[in-house]
Amino acid sequence: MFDKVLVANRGEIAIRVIRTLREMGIPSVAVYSDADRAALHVRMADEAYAIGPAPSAESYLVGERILEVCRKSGANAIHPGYGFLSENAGFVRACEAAGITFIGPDASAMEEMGDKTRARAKMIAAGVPVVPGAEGDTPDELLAAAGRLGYPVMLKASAGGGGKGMRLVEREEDLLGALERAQSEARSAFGDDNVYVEKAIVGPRHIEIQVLADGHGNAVHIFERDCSIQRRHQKVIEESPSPFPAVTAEKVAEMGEVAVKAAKAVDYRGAGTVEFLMDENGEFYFLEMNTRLQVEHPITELTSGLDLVREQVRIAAGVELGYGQDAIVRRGHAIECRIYAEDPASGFLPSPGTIAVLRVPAGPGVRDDSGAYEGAEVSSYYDPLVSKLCVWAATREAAVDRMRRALSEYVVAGVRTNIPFHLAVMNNSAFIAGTYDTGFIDAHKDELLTSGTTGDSATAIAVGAALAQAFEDRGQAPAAAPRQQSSNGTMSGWRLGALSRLR
Ligand code: MV4
Repeated sequence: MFDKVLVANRGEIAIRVIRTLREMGIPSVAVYSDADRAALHVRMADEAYAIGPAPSAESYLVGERILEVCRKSGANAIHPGYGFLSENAGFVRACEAAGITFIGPDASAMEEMGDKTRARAKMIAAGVPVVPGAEGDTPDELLAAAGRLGYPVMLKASAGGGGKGMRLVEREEDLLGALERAQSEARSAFGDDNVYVEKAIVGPRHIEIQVLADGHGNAVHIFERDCSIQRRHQKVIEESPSPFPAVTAEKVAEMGEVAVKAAKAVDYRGAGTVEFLMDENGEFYFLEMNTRLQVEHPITELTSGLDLVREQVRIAAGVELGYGQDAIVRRGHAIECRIYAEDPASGFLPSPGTIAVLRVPAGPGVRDDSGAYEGAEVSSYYDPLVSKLCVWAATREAAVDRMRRALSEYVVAGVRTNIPFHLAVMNNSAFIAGTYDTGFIDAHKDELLTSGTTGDSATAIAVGAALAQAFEDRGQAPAAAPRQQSSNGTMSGWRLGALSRLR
């Protein structure tokens, strides 16, 4: 299929890709910055090459360096993961020019979907529902367009995306002022102050459809993921299927057909995700298409049994899908919690540092995609993602119980994490009922963002155990630990395990 594949990424996603390459018998090449010299993906790949200093702009984002490693290593394909160069059309063209296969779509499809206004126009032409909206060259034209749409409206920067440069306008008298601010923000953020207006979808849900297209005319969808729990446009918890009553099997089939139509409209090849906004009536509107493997892809893998990285590699090698939509079935319910080294007490600021103690959850239906290990550095140069904790169970209720159990097992000491926040969500009645929308975190921030020290006792025990081990290793007996009885008098497995080591 390929002689070798260079994985142009780091952290958990690099390891994720290396694992599938190994299963496929394809040698893997890792690249690393100076800050990642001791990173796990470097050790897990078949070979590894330094590509520059810690700052991404001097390493992971330097296409020529990565192509240079292809030449040195003999890699004839590149998997970009997500982020970094994964949606950089210029890099795709550089790969093509170098005779290297980019595991992803053509540069043209990437560009068509990368520009929000081009994508909107393309989708309208393809009959894909988009949010009612209008462009306007002058403030007066936008004012008239907003009047026709009806308030509230949303102002969006054409060069924006991911919520940047977006403004909700509730009343006509606020529009011109908001427009000025949106344009200046867009000018400074993107160097392009083109702003358009859309009808605002109130209390939207973010429902996205996974698509696979093989470039031979075959395209299927792999059902939906619900990514409505976001903080500042950053997804935090995702689940599949969506718990919303409006997302019925018929609705999913309809959205799936639309997503496949959207992919075919740009001759898409590879794994892609079509994002939709859904209103409270279950009407859905195209938001954008992501032309890369998403962070949250594991919950689709857990419920469908597919390995999406394997499908990407096969498609990039020119192999046909080999199955149709009827072959895609799913079972059960999956949830993903993104475990970040962030400090909930300080507004979730990154909490870089060394992971001193790490106990990752496991057991039935638990998957922890991670690049972390005891002693690993969580660097301030990169996204502080420690891992993606995923669970699968036969029903949503069981999946929530399982996630609660897995989170309570998870111990990370040395850096602060958002584990207590995730535990608070899993105990929140609106989340448990599945009646949340994209405003969930804001609506429950008092309860969620000051969530207590739920994980701390487990952390304390694990740190105690680690210290005991250290004493043992040095042949010293530590002082006996204070006996801790849980509420019902029995000793939890964790406590027993830890205390037994303290003796
Ligand atoms: C919207 C919207 C309401 N109405 N567009 C676009 C980028 C995405 N990350 C957020 N976007 C939104 N676009 C219209 N016409 C509300 C949002 C939105 C949102 C959407 C999905 C998930 C979370 C969100 C958080 C804030 C705003």
